[in-house]
Amino acid sequence: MRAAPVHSLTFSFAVPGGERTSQGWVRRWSGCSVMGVLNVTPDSFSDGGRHVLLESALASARQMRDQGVLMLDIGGESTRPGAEPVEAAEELDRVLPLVRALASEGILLSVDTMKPEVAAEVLRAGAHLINDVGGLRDSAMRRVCAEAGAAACIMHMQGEPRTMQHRPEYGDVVAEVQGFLRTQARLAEAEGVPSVLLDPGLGFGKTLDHNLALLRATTELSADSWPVLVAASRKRMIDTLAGVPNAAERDPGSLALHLDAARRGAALVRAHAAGAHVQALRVQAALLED
Ligand code: HH2
Repeated sequence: MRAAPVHSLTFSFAVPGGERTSQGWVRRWSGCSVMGVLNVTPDSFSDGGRHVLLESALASARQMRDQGVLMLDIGGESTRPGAEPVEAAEELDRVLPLVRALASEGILLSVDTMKPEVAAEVLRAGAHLINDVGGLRDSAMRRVCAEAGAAACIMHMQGEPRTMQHRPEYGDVVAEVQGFLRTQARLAEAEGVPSVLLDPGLGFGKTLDHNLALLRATTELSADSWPVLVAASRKRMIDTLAGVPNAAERDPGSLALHLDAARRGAALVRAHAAGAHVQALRVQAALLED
């Protein structure tokens, strides 16, 4: 019997499902789990702003929790290619009510933000993890996570969302992305961030070939001690590969990419169709453990 690998994240404060240890509160899981996407961005490419209303966002959050996701990822600023940034106050207006409402509902809460001032507020309001598509390059972001004792997701991006898809270029995309993620992880840990997740950042300053090379390298990227998050859900690469212009119709392609990433060692996948992913990953896990 081949047991599924066990992954963990450490926090300096109590978290849902966490175990108190001498290092802090440790949340462990085995195999590949799901981070459910909860966007509260009117311009979000993938759900057409369906979650703008707090009530519907809360209902989606509870449904994903009951379906068995490990954590929710709440986002108030779209980072799709070409997206314009929003002010911190506007981003907070979108995400804070959700964080406050969900803080006591027994689910790990990640907030997808690049702004240290937004991160500080949501962590005070009960969020547990900061998902920074800026890869913790901003020292203020590392400081906010360290001071709060929160875990962080470090994502690789070449350029910035407005322009990143113009002409992405790499010598060796896997080596460059892995080098960046390792450097940022060590820096964050040295500055007191209790634990990090690493994400190659599919579509963030990457062509289809770059994305495919990174997906095929999930085993290599997962070989270090940090858990790896793969986030292919509804991304444009699925349109390029299978001709699906409408993002909301890309869940079958998302599942195919994520199941493959799980087989190659990903600890977490970020998914819009969270329930379908939990089901598919559980079935696949049974096949892998023989
Ligand atoms: N992709 C998006 C947003 N956040 N976070 C991580 N760690 N990795 C990703 O690849 C990633 C992310 C973009 O997708 P989505 O949330 O669907 O769209 P939008 O930014 O328009 O809300």
